Amino acid sequence: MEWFPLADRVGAEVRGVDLATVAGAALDDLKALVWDKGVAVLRDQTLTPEDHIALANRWGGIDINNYFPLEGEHPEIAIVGKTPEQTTNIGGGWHTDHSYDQVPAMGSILVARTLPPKGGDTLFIHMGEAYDSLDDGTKAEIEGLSAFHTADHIYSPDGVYAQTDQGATLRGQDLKTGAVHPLVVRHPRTGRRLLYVNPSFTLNTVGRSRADSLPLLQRLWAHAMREELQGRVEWRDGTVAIWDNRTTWHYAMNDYHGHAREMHRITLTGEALAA
Ligand SMILES: O=C(O)CCC(=O)C(=O)O
Ligand SMILES: [Fe+2]
Repeated sequence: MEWFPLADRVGAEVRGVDLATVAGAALDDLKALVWDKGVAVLRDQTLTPEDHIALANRWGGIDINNYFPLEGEHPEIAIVGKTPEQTTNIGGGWHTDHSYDQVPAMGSILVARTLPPKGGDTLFIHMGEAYDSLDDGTKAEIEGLSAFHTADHIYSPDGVYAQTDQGATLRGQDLKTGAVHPLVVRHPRTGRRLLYVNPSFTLNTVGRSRADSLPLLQRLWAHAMREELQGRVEWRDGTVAIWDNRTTWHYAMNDYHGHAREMHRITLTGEALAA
């Protein structure tokens, strides 16, 4: 396996790995790279849906997403799609997937199936770099704090997506979610400290109302969103991205109206997070 930086502070472009067969020590190297750099981009892959599922099982297991439409014959695969007629996309705001779960998913393996002629990139931020670059005063201020995460305001019948043209295809609108995680978690595998709050699913710090929490949360989010921490995945046919939800945030650009984009996502099982 060879790899090159995707951007200065996040991500890796990987060469010399065939995801349809990677296993053993080569798979361990790839996992370690994803945990460390946050996202690995692999080109010219030829994963069938069965290969995609087998890879996720070799990686460590699958969490079925409760909200996205599932691929008909393969319920392990969620469809992240936008038709030429739709105006809203999935994931078009900075977030980390599944932070509203008690045991949040480790990450995802996203396979490009239909791409627009241009646009539709996915942006990533490294949350270890975001934490490290906080000033000492802010690090002291957030030490020991926890935050509440939920997806209910996003997916419920009166939530964000229900008001849009993605609403009709989403599932799970009656589910109730909620989890408390430290603001700063230690990566379960690398031990690195990571800022673990995100603008989509984090509502408040524990012990404070939403209104009282927002000044601090918005300061942390604005800090993390700085362009120098970002990397960009430009999709091509055959591109697969594997990301770590603890190490990164991501953002799906919605700049290809009038064109279809369809991705196959398998969500990888994670572990409980601690400070
Ligand atoms: O479509 C993408 O590039 C990513 C969408 C997203 O947020 C996700 O699949 O978790
Ligand atoms: Fe996402």
